[in-house]
Amino acid sequence: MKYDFAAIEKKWQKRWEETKPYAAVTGDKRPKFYGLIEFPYPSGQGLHVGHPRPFTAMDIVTRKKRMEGYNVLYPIGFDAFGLPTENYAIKNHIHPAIVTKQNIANFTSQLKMLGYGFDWDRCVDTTDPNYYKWTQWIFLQMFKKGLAYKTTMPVNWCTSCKCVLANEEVVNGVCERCGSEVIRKEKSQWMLKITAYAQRLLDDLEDVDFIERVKIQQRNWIGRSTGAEITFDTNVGDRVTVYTTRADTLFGTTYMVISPEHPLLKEWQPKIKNWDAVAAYQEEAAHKSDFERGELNKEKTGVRLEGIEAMNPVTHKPLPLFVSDYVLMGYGTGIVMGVPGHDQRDWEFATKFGLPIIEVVKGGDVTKEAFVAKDDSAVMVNSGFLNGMTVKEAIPAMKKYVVEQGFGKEKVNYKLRDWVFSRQRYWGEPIPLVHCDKCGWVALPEEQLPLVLPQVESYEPTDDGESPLSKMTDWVNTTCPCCGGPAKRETDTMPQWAGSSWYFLRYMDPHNDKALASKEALEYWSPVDWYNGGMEHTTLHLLYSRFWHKFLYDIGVVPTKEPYAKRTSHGMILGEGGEKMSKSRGNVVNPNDIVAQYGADTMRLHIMFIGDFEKAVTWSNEAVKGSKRFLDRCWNLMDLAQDSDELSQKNEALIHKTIKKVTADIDDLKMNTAIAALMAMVNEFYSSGLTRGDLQQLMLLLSPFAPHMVEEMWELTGYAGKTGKMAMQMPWPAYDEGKTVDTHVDMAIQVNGKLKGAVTVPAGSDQETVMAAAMELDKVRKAAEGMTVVKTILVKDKLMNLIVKP
Ligand code: ANZ
Ligand code: ZN
Repeated sequence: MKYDFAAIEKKWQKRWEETKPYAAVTGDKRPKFYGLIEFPYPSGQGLHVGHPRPFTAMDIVTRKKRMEGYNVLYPIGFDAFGLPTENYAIKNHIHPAIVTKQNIANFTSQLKMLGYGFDWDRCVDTTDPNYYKWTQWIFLQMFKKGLAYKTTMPVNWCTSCKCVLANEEVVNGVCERCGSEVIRKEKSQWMLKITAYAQRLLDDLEDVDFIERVKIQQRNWIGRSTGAEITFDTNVGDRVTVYTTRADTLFGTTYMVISPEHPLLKEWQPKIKNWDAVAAYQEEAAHKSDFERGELNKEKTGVRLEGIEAMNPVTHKPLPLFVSDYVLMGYGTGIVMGVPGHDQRDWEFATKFGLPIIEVVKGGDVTKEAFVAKDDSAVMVNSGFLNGMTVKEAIPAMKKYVVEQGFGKEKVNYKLRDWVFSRQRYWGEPIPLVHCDKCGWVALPEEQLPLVLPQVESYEPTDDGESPLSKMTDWVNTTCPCCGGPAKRETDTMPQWAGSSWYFLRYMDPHNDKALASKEALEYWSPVDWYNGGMEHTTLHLLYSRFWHKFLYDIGVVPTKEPYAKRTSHGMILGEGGEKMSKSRGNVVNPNDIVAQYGADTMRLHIMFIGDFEKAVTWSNEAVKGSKRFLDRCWNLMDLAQDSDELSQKNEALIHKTIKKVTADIDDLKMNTAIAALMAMVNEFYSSGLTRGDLQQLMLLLSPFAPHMVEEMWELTGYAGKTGKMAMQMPWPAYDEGKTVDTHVDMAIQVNGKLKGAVTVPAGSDQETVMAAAMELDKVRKAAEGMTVVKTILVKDKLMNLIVKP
């Protein structure tokens, strides 16, 4: 019988649709396992070959968990708000809600085609008002706790999307989405105070099982540093404060730099003699990204503030003040003390502007470049009371000094910035606030949620950067929930990251209309046991959702501090030729084509076989055939298997070993080596025969990888009838450690280094036993006839070499 994958897959998908073997049961007595993958953005292009990699891996993990007796939750949904849909809608004059529906329908059929064990009854869609009601509700709780605030600030503005971007959405100075120039613009924005959680987001990484590179990236992004704030007097009355991690270098400070956006500049305008030059410089800086501004080895620019001078509090020497864009407004105090001897950017700046460079840490030649000591055992010079101390000693000594003298204090800083939460776009969750001239910003009463996105005429953002909602005066004008007077609705919408910040909670109880999820469901399913997702989300979604979860924990909504117990990450799938898949390169692989040609089971198996899960791999259409061939071979074993349900004696050790290997490999996401072990087992079955009992074990082990084919085989070999169960409902095969060791081994026999044959002997046999077996071989006997054995070399369980002489 031929392996008719198309008919088989159709049959079983229909069966699963009807019998729902993947339904998760809240409150069930079995231990729970919640496996999560990042829900897809339903783009118009449909599923691409990158999606099945994480989806299949977690599908295998959760299928095995089910067989191990767990009550498994493996959900799916759609993260459907966002720009691409909106842009498509604008171009084609279709409402984004309609585009979204079509795209979700397409994705759904593709995901079903791949046979994933999702609990489809729990599917969520972030654009569904029943869903975003709770996104809005969480936002309101944050607003009420003072974690959402509106402020005017310089923001990243994409010149093409006409939209504000979060720092994380600006990559190398350009818009992450469209690649266009990003400039700085002053805008009033809703912000979420993620910085209030910086320390906890850092500390609690200790309690979770995230792969190390995820932890490192999050730590770096949070960027905790400990230093001091030091205050300097100026000749114009105001005092200026800097943040430094190197208080020890205060004696080496020869100038100061203020950020172009610093509000003090405006105050000083009447006192700055060259104001025009300063203003022109400010304008120039507005067109650069933080990334460009912070780069090393880039020509430093700046303007001296004529008429203004500060004073070094320890040397009492005057310090010129400059405005320069290498100092960012968003970090520390927006002012730095220039220490050109020991900071490379300061050195470049001082060299360009002819400022004195003083060595205060011994070890380099500061006339050539800044000396940045590799460890803190370097010694201080030219530094008064610090002389002779190591850097390690001098930092706290100077901190203590500035505190005692009253011009400084210890300070912890974080690189993490508050989260810009407004978007001037249509296709997002409306922000449920109104502004009243009397009462200020007022929350909508909860019973008015969801605040539904109204229909508009056009979705284009306005040229002044306001959301299209701002043109809907009927909707905008409303009454104040607080005083009943006239008020206006907020017209900005939430960023794409909003809906995904809590979706994993909704899966626990997706149809609840009283709460985001019931207490019972939250208690039962929390936390997510295993979350796999892309490295590109480490400092975005993964951090944002940890923040929201901690907030929900604080207000008593969720039972755990952390949302995810474990986090792993997969590598990318590159197109043929090793390049990123893209439409322009024409190397995009569509899973539909692979499935049509070889079947979903081959697609699943292959995507797991092609390489180490955490590394990037190159797709090859040719290589898929190898995976198909393997499934054909598995299928054809049905014709070879002897009519016995027992394990065969000769395959027993191999089967126990393979169970052990596949079990451990799935837990480690080493699906490729698990498949290799199954392939080796199948090869052995072909060379030495098998029983139906042997085949049964193969079917169970293969079931998470190729579920459709296995169910069909399970039925055809009679096990479905015998057990009344599908293979996927059987217990996961157990192995006996004692039986995983080979009882017999094959050893090569050589005479004078030439291979003469092989013998099968008990494992661990001594020389005498192997010799006896070797002498049974004709070739060995002939070669040794009439000769004297002068030496015997035995490599245990592998080889014996007889050195003979006449
Ligand atoms: C003097 C100094 C001497 C510094 C030295 C460094 C080396 P981390 O460790 O990343 O927290 N800095 C402070 N605020 C800044 C801003 N708004 N824009 C650009 N640079 C700023 O970095 C802290 C150091 O970065 C601070 O310590 C300050 O330079 C600079 F040998 O002060 B340092
Ligand atoms: Zn009011």
